[in-house]
Amino acid sequence: MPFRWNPDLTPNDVTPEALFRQRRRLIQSAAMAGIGALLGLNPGRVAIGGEFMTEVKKGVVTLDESVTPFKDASSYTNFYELGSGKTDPSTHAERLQIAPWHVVIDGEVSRPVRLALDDLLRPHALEERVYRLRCVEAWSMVIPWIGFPLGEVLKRFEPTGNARYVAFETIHDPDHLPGQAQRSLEWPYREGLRLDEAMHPLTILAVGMYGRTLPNQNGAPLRLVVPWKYGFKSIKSIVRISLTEKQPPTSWNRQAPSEYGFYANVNPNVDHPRWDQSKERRIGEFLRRKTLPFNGYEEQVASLYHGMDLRQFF
Ligand SMILES: Nc1nc2c(c(=O)[nH]1)N[C@H]1C(S)=C(S)[C@@H](COP(=O)(O)O)O[C@H]1N2
Ligand SMILES: [Mo]
Repeated sequence: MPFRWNPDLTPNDVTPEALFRQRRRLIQSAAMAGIGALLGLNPGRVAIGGEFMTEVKKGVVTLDESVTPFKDASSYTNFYELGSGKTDPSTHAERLQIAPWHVVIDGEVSRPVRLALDDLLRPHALEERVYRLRCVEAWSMVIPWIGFPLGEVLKRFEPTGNARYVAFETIHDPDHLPGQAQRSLEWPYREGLRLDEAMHPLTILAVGMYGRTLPNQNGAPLRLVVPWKYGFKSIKSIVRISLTEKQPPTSWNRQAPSEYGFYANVNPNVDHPRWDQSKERRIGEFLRRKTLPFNGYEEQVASLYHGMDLRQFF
């Protein structure tokens, strides 16, 4: 089974980086209960991480930069459904109900479906990829994701000749999600990509990070990761993927169109109206780093935007 959520595993009090390095040995040599005992985990505390994932192949993309500590990546998060403060999502993580989980794939596809998560994932080989993620708020992280190319899923359900964009939607569950009781954003959270961006091999659907299934606050059980775009494009807890002919509306663009564009490519030369975008604070570091065009993925993705004015299409 490629995916399972285990609310009892609590990596909260172990050192995650060390865990991450030992993971390959551990998953080979111990069963779940064995791992728990080995690490002295205390079942029954607030779950912030999922189950260790097996059968994950080494990805084709990695980075020579140190990985952000799991503790930071899972506690300093943006997930407005669980609150607008950085630690709200980890505090309220258990409010997100992720089982059972279904995903609808519809719109301009020959084979529209509604699938249980396991059935969506079954044919796809999971791999680990270390990517930079840069928030539009000028902080960044380096995260080892577990996932597979979004393009594989899209191909499986056969986009029609009319498909030009892909629209994504997050779960809408105002009875459980405290942020959705407020109008901090128009719910459900929506994002979108042009079809060629969605088909690009760097664009992945992630189901895990740091060797485990995703913590709820990081977008369990299924999220997008588009490493050359600002973090808000990487929509969490996806329930619907629709192929469309027209450019779909997106949450942050609707909220503040002058501040957040549809494309949202990381661009040190286009400042946010309220702050400079040429530098970023890598979480855990003191000095700010220079922000790289397309977040460092220029060589791989710049050709997608050939001939476009990236100041107009920000
Ligand atoms: N559904 C949903 N997805 C979301 C958000 C959100 O509020 N709701 N925040 C976005 C923003 S602004 C960022 S920076 C990234 C953060 O991902 P991380 O918390 O896993 O680092 O998630 C994005 N995906
Ligand atoms: Mo963000």
